[in-house]
Amino acid sequence: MISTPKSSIQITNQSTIFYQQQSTSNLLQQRIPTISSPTPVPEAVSKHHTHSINANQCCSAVIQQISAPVSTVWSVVRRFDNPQAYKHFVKSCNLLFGDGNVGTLRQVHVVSGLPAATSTERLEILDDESHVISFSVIGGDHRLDNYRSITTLHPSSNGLGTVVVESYVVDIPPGNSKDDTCVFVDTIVRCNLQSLAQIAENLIANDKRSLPASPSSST
Ligand code: A8S
Repeated sequence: MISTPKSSIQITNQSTIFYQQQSTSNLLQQRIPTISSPTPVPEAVSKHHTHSINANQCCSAVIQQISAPVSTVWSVVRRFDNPQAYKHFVKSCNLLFGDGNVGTLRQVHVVSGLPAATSTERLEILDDESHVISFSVIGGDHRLDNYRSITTLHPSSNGLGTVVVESYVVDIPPGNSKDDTCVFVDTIVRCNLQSLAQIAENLIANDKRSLPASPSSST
């Protein structure tokens, strides 16, 4: 049986994020940006996942392996105007300002059943070369004040897939604990990244199916 590696995130007191990867025979512990990457990750990218936070804030990160190339995953992730392509909690999205570059503002309407209705979000970073995207929540009708996330894509060690790292910082809502907040947000982010994996892997499968048949096999 082939088992997928189990991973977990550990946050130290200094809010430095470590990544643990459990493989069949060994347990690796490394700082996130060096995981599963055949080449050293630039300092500029590793810095993105090291957050300094206030006493009323918490941070965490989610990692997702995807069996599709970085370019395919990036084509979905970089569309700040179209989060509903992979975020199932987003019912609709419209741009309030901008055209998808840094500074663009979007208004997101979320599906019912969540303690939220809308969120106003600003695109903070869009780096097509390093595959880094970041947005912050600047308003709306929800409980995640000062939410900011950063998502980076890395080629996986076999060179075929992608490792997505998404970390965030958010204020702990009054009446909630740090743990409650992280469990809530981690769940949303994990769902988003699992859905992203599905969509990117489907794009690859469809691409393969639509390749023209070779001349010898056509009748
Ligand atoms: C994202 C990540 C998050 C989105 C949260 C955490 C949110 O859109 C939802 C529920 C809330 O309570 C807050 O990448 C908010 O979108 C689904 C409306 C911000």
